[in-house]
Amino acid sequence: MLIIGEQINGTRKKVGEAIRARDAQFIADLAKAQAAAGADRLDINAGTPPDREIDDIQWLIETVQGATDTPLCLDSPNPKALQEGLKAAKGRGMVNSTTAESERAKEVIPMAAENNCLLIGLTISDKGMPSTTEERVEIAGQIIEQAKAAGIAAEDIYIDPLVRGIATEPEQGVALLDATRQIREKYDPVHVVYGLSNISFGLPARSVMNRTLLAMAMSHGLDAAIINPTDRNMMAVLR
Ligand code: THG
Repeated sequence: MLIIGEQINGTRKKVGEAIRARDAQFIADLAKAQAAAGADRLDINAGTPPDREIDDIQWLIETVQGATDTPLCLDSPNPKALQEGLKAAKGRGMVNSTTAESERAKEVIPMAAENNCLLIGLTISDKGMPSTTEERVEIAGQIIEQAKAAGIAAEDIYIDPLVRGIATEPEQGVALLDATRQIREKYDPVHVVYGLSNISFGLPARSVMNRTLLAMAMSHGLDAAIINPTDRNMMAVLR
């Protein structure tokens, strides 16, 4: 299992405040705690408006790299922020993310290839977000084909079949798990990664739901996850 620590995310209130205040100690502590808890990579998401994102992601990267050697996972929908982030990142990078949307794929896939990065591909196409298993598998195939054509090895590709809220779209759970198994079988050695916590949006006792999905998804072949590694119950399920 590849464990990607999710805590350095500017959409979280305290992290957003620390980014604005340039509170390096707060960010360094989050990095060290996640590394100590077993994170293999640290997700870096500035979560700030486009005019500030590049400055913020570069500061986050430098701050985190001053605190730990754990490699990073640069998380932005904005290809420019990913590109500038890669300039600051040491070691082998991970790009989070491309999609199969033509505008985004045509910038992000070559960038990941040129920088010898691992690549996360969300199953979103020019037609939008998929709802069926089949659509998820098909869009995964489009991303994998383009990434391989750009020179990225299959084992460096991580497909994210998009975890959606079980409260509002209960039928999506089975489609997600089926897609996970099919993608892992059909495209082996390509990996499958989730951002788990979307499952429990709007529900009470979210961590119980999140770690239950983790167990179910691992049984369907999930082999990478964006989680809070300092959540001991989550890590207990994973181990
Ligand atoms: N797939 C991919 N990347 C992703 C996601 C995904 N990156 C962002 C996100 N989803 C995963 N990261 C986080 C980071 C923090 C939190 C959730 C997901 C988090 N949430 C708190 C909660 O759930 O209760 C609330 C925020 C807070 O603490 O203030 O901590 O799906 N490829």
